[in-house]
Amino acid sequence: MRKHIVAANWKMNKTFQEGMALIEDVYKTLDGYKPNCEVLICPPSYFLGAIDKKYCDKLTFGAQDCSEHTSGAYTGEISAPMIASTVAKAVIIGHSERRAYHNEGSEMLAKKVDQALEAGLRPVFCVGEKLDQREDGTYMEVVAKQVKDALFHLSDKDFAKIILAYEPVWAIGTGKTASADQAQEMHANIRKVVAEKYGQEIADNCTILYGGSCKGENAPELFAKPDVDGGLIGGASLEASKFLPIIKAFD
Ligand code: 3PY
Repeated sequence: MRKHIVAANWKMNKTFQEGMALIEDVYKTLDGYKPNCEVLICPPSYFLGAIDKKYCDKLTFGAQDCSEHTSGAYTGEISAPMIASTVAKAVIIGHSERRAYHNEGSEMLAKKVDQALEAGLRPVFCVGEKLDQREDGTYMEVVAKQVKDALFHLSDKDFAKIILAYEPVWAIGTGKTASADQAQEMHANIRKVVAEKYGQEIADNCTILYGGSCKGENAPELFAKPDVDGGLIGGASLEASKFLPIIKAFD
C-alpha cells in the first residue's frame, strides 16, 4: 500500500521562537496518538539545523526549496546537501509560488530534483494548473507536461522516491478548494501518465498529495478519494489545533 502523508508547508511564516513553539505544539498534540499517515513539517530552512532529533520519532521534516547547484557563489541559496545535513529528509520543489515569483521552469526544477535525490532527500514535487487553464479545458495536459518535463528523465529507481503534490494554482491562498471529484480526476490522470512511463507498479506506489486550501473541514472528503494520498497544507498547518484534524482525517 502506498504511503499516506500530511505535509505542512509553512511558507515564509513564523519567527524562530514561534516556529519552535509550533513544532512543540504539533508534537504534543500527537501525544498518545499514532497517526495513520506520515506527518511531514516543512518550515523555513533556517529552522532545520536547530530542530531537536527527539521530534523525529513522530514527525519528519523537510525544506521548502533547494538550489539547483551543489555549492558555490550563489548568495542566499541553500543547497540540497546543506538541507540533508540537518534533520530534513525531504524537500518541496516546484511550488507554484516559486514557479511564479522566482521564474522556476521545468529545466531548473529538473536540476533541483536531481540535487535533492543526489543528497538523499525525497522531493515533494508540485504541479498544478492556473485558473485560465482550468477554464479553457487544457488543465490535464498542462499538469501532465509539468510532470513529464521535470521528472521523466529519472530512472525507475529514482522516480520511485518522488512524492507528487497536485496544487491547482487557483486554489492556493484563495480559500477555494478543488472539489474532491476534481482532485480525484486529476490524481487519477497523473497516476495514468506515470504508469505509461514507469509501469503500473511504480504508479500505484506513488504518493500523490492534494494541496490548495486543504483544511480540517474538507480533508476527510478529499482523502477518501482513492488516488488522493494526503495533503500539502498551507495556512491550516500554522496552528496545531487546525493541523491535527487534517492528520486525523486518515483515521
Ligand atoms: C496552500 O495550501 O495554500 C499551499 O500552497 C500548500 O502548499
